[in-house]
Amino acid sequence: LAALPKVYNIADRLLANSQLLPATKRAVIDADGSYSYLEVQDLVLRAATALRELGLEPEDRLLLIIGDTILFPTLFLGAIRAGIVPIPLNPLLSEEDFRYIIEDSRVKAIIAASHDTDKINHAASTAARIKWIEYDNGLNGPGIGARILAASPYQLPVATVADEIAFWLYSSGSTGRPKGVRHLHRNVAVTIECFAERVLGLRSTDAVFSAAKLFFAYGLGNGLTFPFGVGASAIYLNERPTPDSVIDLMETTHPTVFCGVPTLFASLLASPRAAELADLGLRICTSAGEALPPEIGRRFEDLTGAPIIDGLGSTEMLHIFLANRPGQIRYGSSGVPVPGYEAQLLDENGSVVTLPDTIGELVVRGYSAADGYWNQRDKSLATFRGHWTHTGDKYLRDDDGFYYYAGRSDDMMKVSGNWVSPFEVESALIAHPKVLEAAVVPWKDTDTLIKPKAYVVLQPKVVATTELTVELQAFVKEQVSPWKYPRWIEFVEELPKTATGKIQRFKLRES
Ligand code: 3SK
Repeated sequence: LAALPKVYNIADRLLANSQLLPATKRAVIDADGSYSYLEVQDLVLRAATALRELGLEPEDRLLLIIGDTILFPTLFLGAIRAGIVPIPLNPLLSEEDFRYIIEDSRVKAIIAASHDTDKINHAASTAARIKWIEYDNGLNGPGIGARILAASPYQLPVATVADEIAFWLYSSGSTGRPKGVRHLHRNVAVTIECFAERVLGLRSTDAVFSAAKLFFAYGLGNGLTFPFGVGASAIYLNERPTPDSVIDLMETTHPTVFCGVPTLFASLLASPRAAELADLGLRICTSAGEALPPEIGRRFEDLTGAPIIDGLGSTEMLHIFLANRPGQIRYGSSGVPVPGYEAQLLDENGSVVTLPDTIGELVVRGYSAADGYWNQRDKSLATFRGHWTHTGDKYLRDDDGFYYYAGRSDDMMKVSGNWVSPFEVESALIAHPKVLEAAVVPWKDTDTLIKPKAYVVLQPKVVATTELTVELQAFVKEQVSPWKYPRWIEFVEELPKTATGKIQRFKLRES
């Protein structure tokens, strides 16, 4: 890994390309226009001044509850440049989640999208430490945009060091309350070098469109730190990514790199406009958030000519640390460790699993690991153990060293003394042509013994019947060991999911 100087500010590193790239090179393309690297640098420096003028000091924390527009890199990098610690959040969180995070993070100030005024004002009403709330009405509107444009772009830089906290992300996780994950300036540089450059081969001629939003670790890398890190263009979609909004934007902006999640790739393929994806000039795609069904990967590549690099990352590791490689893709697998990372599987006693095709808990070692969770000592100790980060994911590794997802550790269940991975049963169900999505959870039978139960979303127009239940159970039994088949199947309209598309099985277990 490239050595970093001690005094280091990741915002300066990401803006270093401004002076080197031609003035015509677009750094950001959003719904209202496009901005060159020099223009973005100017905005970031003004934002740094504006935030200091608003009374924030280095190391103060600032919540950013804004969409994917030019204001995101402006404020995120402006805060970091001024030594202030930004905490981007999903604007769609509930008032209750905002209240919890505002208290937990002890932020001094909030910048939020203007349509969320009531929700944010209520959530912040009991927080004594908040100095101010500003609203985002766009760069050229009143509110934070006007303050940025009025501020000076000249300010003495704050001397931060590579190993101090640059920003936090809140991990929604598949269970429990969100946790504040504290990342260092250094961690961003590691993910750019290891994943963006060495796996994706990202370069300044690329234009990256991430349908995954910037508030989320996956989207933050794809849509901000990676393109800025190599001097590429970043394309932003502020609305919900649907097949129509994604295809429309691709047709007008021509990205070479597209970053999505499996549900979106599946809905793009199912869209009546799927054929339009064939001629868009995509070079490569990435998928994360949950395991990509192999059929989806193959069909998307056949259609577009662009491979999907499926990988596994986490908010704790900042970005992807297991990934397929262009030219060596195995759809259905999360690939192999990204250069700069090491992975191991641990058995129930904490010993390293050496046998191929044997399930263990995945642990990973790499320099982008977070500094820890805020105010959660026990959880930090359990997750960040020396150099190794415990992922809570079950994986197996084949003879060739490729890793295959086997479910979340806390979702595993024991049936008749045997471990059952919900993911294996779900994959068997999803292979049935009438099934769109499935989630499997432990359920007690009349003897209070644990057995698998499935929640199934059917393909459009398929009718749920008792015969279909029997058909699906038989279908699963053909593919997996007999004790694993779902004893009950409940047909539902949709499954509970996190903002990043992970199934929240705990909600189904509690239902
Ligand atoms: O879910 C993932 O695989 C992921 C990837 C990159 C960054 C963050 C996350 C959670």
